[in-house]
Amino acid sequence: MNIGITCYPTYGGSGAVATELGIALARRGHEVHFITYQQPFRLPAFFPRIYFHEVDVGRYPLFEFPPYDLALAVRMHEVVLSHKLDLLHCHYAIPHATSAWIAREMLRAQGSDIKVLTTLHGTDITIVGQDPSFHAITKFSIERSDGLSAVSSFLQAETQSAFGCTACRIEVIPNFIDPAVYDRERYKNELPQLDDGRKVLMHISNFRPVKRVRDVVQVFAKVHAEVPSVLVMVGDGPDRVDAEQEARELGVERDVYFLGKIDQVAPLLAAADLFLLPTSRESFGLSALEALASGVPVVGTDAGGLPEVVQDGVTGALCPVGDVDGMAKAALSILRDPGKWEAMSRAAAADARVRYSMDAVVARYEAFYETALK
Ligand code: GMT
Repeated sequence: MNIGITCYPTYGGSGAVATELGIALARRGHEVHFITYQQPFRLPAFFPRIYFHEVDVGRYPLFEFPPYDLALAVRMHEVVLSHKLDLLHCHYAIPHATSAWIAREMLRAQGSDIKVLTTLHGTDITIVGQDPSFHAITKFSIERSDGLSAVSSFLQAETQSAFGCTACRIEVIPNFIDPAVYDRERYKNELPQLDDGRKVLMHISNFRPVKRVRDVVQVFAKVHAEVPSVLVMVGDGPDRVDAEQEARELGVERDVYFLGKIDQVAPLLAAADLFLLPTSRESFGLSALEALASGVPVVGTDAGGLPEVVQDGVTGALCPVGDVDGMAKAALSILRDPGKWEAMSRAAAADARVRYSMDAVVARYEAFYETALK
């Protein structure tokens, strides 16, 4: 198939998933065209059968807000025609599914056609899509898609209730990992380990309010008071300053490392003992899955779709949102008991491979495309 993929190319789970999917599809012989405003962050500079088409928004003094959605629709229309695409796969509804709908209308006016498939990732439904400024267009765009998928059952149900589209067929196709990449053993001898036996707690996110990064630091401070440990914070975003301040206020700043944005997190995860994700709402939690696949138990919240990914008591521990004491207690009980940690680490790596292995999930996307094309 000739497949167009549009996603947010900068940091974020949806861009990571879209890119890994594109690479996997190209490996399986499909031709993949990324149509975005920037080279996706996990995309290698060159990869056979993968093409990158930059969307240039242009600048004109009249436009206080350059119309990216329109420039994207025009680029989609052009790439579909010039590369004979079979379908456009939009990751994150806003504005990608809307631009794809416009492109499809333009094509139809010329007697041509294209299938539009949309994968819902999270805040496109739970936050942005429910904002009154975007609700109607989100509903319209997802209802006009030829195929819809959501990354978790939680997000499927949330979409149906928030947009009243109980008749919409939304397939649940979860996120996935490449087991060869998220492999603790692979990086064992590559990483400088802490030479004093301190435990490594890790958090990876875009540091937005929904991630509750102050809770991450608070949980860590409680663990740190009992068990020698460090906290590694990967990523960046608006609440990074808050997390730094929390670390200073709690007097743990010398043991909290802020690494900023890092593209390839697998080597880091392989050095972690515990992953923290005290999110207030998460449709899936790709970083948690990447941690599990790396044999890192996850301590987080029972919010949104996270309980679908993390098996409470088996591959990690889940507590109510804001229950810092509960999460710290759970973290300590795992870290202090080597037998328990080992069992959880093994279960996490195995479960990620059984339920979220790349080959099986990518095959489901191929079937999703084939159904739409029929
Ligand atoms: O909404 C975000 O935080 C960004 C979004 C994205 O586009 O990266 O993340 C969402 O999609 C990820 C990939 O499917 C999921 O793993 C995240 O759980 C989801 N974020 C939220 O639901 C908050």
